[in-house]
Amino acid sequence: AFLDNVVKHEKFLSGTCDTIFIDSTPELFVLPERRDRSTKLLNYLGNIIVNGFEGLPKREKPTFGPVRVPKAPAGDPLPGTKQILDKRRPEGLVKWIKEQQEVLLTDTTLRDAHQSLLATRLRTYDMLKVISATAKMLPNLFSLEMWGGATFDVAFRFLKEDPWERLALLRQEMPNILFQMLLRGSNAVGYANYPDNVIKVFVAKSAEAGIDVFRIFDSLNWVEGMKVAIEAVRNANKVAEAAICYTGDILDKNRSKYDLQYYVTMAKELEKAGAHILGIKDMSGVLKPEAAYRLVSALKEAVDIPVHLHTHDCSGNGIYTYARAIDAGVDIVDVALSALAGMTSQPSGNTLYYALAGHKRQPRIDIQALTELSRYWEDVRGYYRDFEAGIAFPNPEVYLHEMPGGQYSNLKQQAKALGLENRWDEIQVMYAKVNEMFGDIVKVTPSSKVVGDMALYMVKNNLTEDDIYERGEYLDFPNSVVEFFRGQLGQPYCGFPKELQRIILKGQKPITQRPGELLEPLNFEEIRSTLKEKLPRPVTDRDVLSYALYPKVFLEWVEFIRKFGDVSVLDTPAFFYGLRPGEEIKVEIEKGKTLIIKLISVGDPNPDGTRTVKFELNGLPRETLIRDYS
Ligand code: 3PY
Ligand code: ZN
Repeated sequence: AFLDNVVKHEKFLSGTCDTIFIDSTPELFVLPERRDRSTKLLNYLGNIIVNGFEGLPKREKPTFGPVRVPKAPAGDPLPGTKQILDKRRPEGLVKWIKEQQEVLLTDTTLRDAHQSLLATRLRTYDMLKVISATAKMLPNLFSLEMWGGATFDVAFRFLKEDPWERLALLRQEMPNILFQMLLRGSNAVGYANYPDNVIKVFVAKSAEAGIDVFRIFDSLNWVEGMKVAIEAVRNANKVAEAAICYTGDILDKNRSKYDLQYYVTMAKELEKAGAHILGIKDMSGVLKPEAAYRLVSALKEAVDIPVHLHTHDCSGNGIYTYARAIDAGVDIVDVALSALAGMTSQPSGNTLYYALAGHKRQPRIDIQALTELSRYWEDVRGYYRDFEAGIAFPNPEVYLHEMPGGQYSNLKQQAKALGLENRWDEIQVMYAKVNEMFGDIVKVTPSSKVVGDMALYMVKNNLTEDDIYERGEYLDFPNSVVEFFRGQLGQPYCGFPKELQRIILKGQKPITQRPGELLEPLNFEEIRSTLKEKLPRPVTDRDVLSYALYPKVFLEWVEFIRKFGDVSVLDTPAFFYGLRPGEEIKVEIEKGKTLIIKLISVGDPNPDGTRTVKFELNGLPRETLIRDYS
């Protein structure tokens, strides 16, 4: 329809249009708009109905019960930590944190919790239904972790929505609480190092879009790899929470590589590098309670900045770990609402509240509000049942393999895809073996992926450690493993195991500098002009960054939107499963404009392999022809 507008435009017809014709002629974008949008949505729904949602086995739409939406108090939300930061800047916020007696809470429900339990699939639609209520019901939260990590990629790739839009929309509805994101240091929200200029601009734009607290980590605990990001956050006047990734076991005298002194030294380096808050990122949930007590005590002693602890509840010991850390004076802990807590996710905030009854540091939070919000997510979680990691019980075996909470289910899926499902126990053992071969490294995105890829590769090809050393030169190692040994993720603590590095690199020379320093700065203007040709609308800075981080995924998303329009307006059951014959849904395509869509019938296959899907749109019949790929 856009092209239609172009070719029918008088300037175009008269041959007088120049290179800025599209930019200077906004009416081209005024399409027979509503019809165009509804046609695209019907096409999307028709496709889902005929072919199912990509990546899910096609199945009948399940029945879902009603959702209990909490009733928020009327009026504006009370001022919170966001106002403290805005008025008193990061330094004032830090001072305020240190004055609090009660432990503060970060709610991870909208980021790590669903990343770890539901393959990061929570949609903005479901967040928006409850975010304003959350702002009013939990004004005492320290922060809401709701962006970064895997959410950026998954939003575009699978949910077909723009993560920047999510951030902006949530920000509008929650003006009082700090928004927090997870930033993978030089890997930003991706899986590889980016040139420094990408990191700087990404941080600046994220800050502008509404992120207040940046939890920055390096997947090898290489402080050098975190400095560009810390600096960028400070320049944006936002809060730099630099994190230590906790690995190994400080209680195990036989494992001395990551001892208490190691963490104390790193904490001091991070404070010196400009961190406002020190994060302890226990991504695998291997920080045992007594270790938490000793670690937090030592760090509180060593640095002057507040300490923020993050864990995963894989072993089932999460609450006990927090309780000990709280005794040792930790300032902030990460929790999720009960309905999305536990197992590979964070410990439940609701549970922690009760665990600390009678304790002088019990969080100042409304437990009734936590309960009601949790009920909402309990009901909504059902929509995502096909993405459940399916981990049904606490598993202390995590202390043996040290797989991050977010990786466990992912790797299991990868194993399944390779037909190795019934060798899962072997893969877990191999994961620990590979870690040992690599010199006992920190395992967190993306270094955890390297270990996972190697473990799968070895199990799939029936290779032992000896095979690698004896026949390595004839083996074709996974790309991520080669890149790791080339130094493309940075330098591991105590260096690479030399012999293995030689075998894997087969003569290639590794680097020892920061990859971001060696990489050519990305030319944003060049990207902008590339995108100008591909986007049917003016290109924004955010588009440029999305493309810089995920070129292919971003362009596929653009193409998807061109074909199906904005599908983020659909409710989640319709988005994943379409409609049943006779079912009617209401779709608010913008404020005050609602479409009523009813599925009438799905026809038998036509000779050309399509099916006719009949709808009623606002009471009038509409048909779409959908290719059946099944
Ligand atoms: C991420 O990088 O996405 C993580 O959650 C790592 O723990
Ligand atoms: Zn985590």
